[in-house]
Amino acid sequence: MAEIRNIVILTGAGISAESGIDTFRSAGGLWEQHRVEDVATPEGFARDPELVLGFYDMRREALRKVQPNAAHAALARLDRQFAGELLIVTQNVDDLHERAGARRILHMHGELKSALCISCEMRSPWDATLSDRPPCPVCRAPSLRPDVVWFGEMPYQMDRIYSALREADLFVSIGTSGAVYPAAGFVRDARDLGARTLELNLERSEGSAWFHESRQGKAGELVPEWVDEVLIS
Ligand code: BV8
Repeated sequence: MAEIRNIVILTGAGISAESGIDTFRSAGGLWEQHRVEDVATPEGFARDPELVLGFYDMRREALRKVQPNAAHAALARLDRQFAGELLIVTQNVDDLHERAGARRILHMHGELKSALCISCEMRSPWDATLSDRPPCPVCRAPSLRPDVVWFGEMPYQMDRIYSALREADLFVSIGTSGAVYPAAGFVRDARDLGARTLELNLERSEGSAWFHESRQGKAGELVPEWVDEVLIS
């Protein structure tokens, strides 16, 4: 196999499943407990802000009870030891990649541990609740919202993602169902740009057919194995 010098990794809810964080589309998953339209759209927030702020307060609180797993740890090891270019693009709003030690990470759908002020548009690290409408640390206005990308909103840092995809020799997708765009389209973009594409997922996903190789299994087993392969090659 040609020498790998530039890797882009896309992660989804499946990489955090073994840490005890619900995925979205699995049985009993988040989208079974809550209607997407109500809790993850700007319209839902305008209609019932308390419901939405409470939903994200619950998920932020739940972060205190979970730890990174072997898949997060393996990607952090790759980040430390891989001499080439690497970018981990995550759809996850949890902070488990960082808590495992990963540094070359980009949250394309935002972060639970950040608040965005609708008045001054400044972001502030946030570890408390938002449903009690605390003042923005910058402008003091009581207009903070979760710093996450809702359906119908533009994902973050798309330019940086597309320029990384343009340079990538290898695109790896871990723990995602390939149901949400534009993330679900990255495999085709990467492939069209000449990258080799690999999927590591519990089951076949909506995009499996687009990958050169698709391995089924738990991220906690597949990812450490794959990282060993890369670091010895
Ligand atoms: C946008 C943050 C304009 C909030 C999220 C084209 C076609 C059709 C529709 C669209 C389209 N383009 C845009 C749309 C609309 C929409 C969309 O995609 N709708 C879908 C539902 C059809 N997209 C948007 O609105 C996006 N914005 O398009 O703006 C634009 C257009 C072009 C270019 C730029 C901008 C914004 C979407 C972001 C919404 N916010 N999250 C929050 O978290 O609350 S999305 C949220 O859901 C996650 O971030 C993630 O992206 C998605 C969930 O997907 P997964 O992470 O994959 O989780 P899921 O449960 O589905 O699957 C888990 C997988 O893991 C499974 O496959 C399972 O088998 C596997 N697994 C489970 N356990 C394990 C495992 N694998 C390994 N090990 C295990 N142990």
